[in-house]
Amino acid sequence: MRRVVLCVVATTMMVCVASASAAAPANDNFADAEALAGPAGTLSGTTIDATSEPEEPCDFDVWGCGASVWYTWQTAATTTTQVSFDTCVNSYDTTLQVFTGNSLATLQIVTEDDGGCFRGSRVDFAAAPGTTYSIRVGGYGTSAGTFGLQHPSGNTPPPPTIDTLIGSVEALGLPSKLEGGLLKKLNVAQTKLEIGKVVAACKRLAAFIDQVERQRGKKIMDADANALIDEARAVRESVGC
Ligand SMILES: [Ca+2]
Ligand SMILES: [Ca+2]
Repeated sequence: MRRVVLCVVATTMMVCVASASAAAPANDNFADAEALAGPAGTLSGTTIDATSEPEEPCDFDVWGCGASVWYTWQTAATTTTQVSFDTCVNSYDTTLQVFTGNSLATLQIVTEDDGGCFRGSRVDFAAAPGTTYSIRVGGYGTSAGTFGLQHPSGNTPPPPTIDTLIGSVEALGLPSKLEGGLLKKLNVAQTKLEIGKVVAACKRLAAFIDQVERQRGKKIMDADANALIDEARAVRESVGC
């Protein structure tokens, strides 16, 4: 079986994890699109073992509608600015599409391309501030492979708040007793913050992290626990814990 080696470069070390190719990329589905924030650059992606969703708007009578992965992006500019995305370097035979809209069923095409740079693709469009664009990378026909996606600088989203953390907990559909316990800690933290008691708020946030950690792999799936803890740590940082 072909295996994919994923490497994460940390500040002081490189960690490589081998995973079976049967796993679809994390951004296979529209709902799991990877946000492109921060400086312009080129990232490595793959559509190997990716799928095409039933409602996917592949308006490609000629190009086909095979494996795809998704990204979201907002311009970092404060005025409407012409931008470009491409898969011109280190890419299989890709297609690129840009949409607006919040769900597969309501997507509106902005622009699309197949062979703007030989087998790679290139799109240019006028990006409006505050608009989230969905970027679909797919293959010509049913082809799949790895690609380099060049993207412009993206708007960095604001840091999470206790309110967004509450929304993240509620979205998980946890058992009511566990959800109630977690939300109570966050609500108390919010109240403490509002009256300027930062230390007390930090303690409640730490207790929240502890409770999530205790339920990791039990009533909270590993990935969900990681996401909640990361978000809670970011909240702690932003309030000055
Ligand atoms: Ca897909
Ligand atoms: Ca192409």
